[in-house]
Amino acid sequence: MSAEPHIPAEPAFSFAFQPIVDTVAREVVAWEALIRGMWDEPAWQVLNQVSPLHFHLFDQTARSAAIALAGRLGIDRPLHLNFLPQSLASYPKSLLTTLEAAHEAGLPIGRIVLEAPEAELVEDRAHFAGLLKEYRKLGLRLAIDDFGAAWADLNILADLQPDQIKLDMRLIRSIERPGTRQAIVRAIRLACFELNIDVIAEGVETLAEYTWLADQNIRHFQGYLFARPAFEAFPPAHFPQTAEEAATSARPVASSRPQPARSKKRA
Ligand SMILES: [Ca+2]
Repeated sequence: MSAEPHIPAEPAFSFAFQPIVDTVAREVVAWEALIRGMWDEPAWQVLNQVSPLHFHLFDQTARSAAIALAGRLGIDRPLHLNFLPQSLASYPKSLLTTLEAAHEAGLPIGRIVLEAPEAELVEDRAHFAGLLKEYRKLGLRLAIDDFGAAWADLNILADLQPDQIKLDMRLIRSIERPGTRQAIVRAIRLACFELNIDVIAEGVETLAEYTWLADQNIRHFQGYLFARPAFEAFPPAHFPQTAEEAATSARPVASSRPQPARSKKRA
């Protein structure tokens, strides 16, 4: 008698979406899908229920589900999906299911951005880059997530040539206070500028953090200051103004000719 194939039990899950905004154009430029429980329970409650043995399979299943939900909600911007690089090493074809899900949802491949955490990209980057190469030729984009949480390793930028990096919130928190983190963020931004890599500052919560980062010519942001994640919905974004932006927008628009004085006489 042959044994029944083992089907891993999966926790029930859904997603919240949080915008990535361009504060210069003042628009939402992408959405990140964040895993949640069926009743908006936090991510860790879901992930704790996944057996480590099946984590990579779950990673793949979750990506397809996020795409399907975003499609049902009528997404019309790029979709950022969290991605474990090791799942590609374990199942080299795991991204095919992601592409199939995108096709079914009517989402062009060029609008899928995989977010791979810096800390998970320690070993065998060349192998990972090789596995990803064909998918990237098809238009799939790569972001290095939580950049700066591990080593802020600039070599990763050359090795993987990501389209984007997301500055980790541990670098961002109270970044307006002078210190070494300011120097690190400036160096990362400069390297990314030279390499044509977009910088997204994530976890931005205060106007002071935003103001300092905007002064470094960073224009892509994610964080509570702009919008909290919304369960199974695309929430509206809020665009705060730095003191300088507020002063510019409050200045009256110069008129080339004086306004005609209104006649006090009634006709
Ligand atoms: Ca992420």
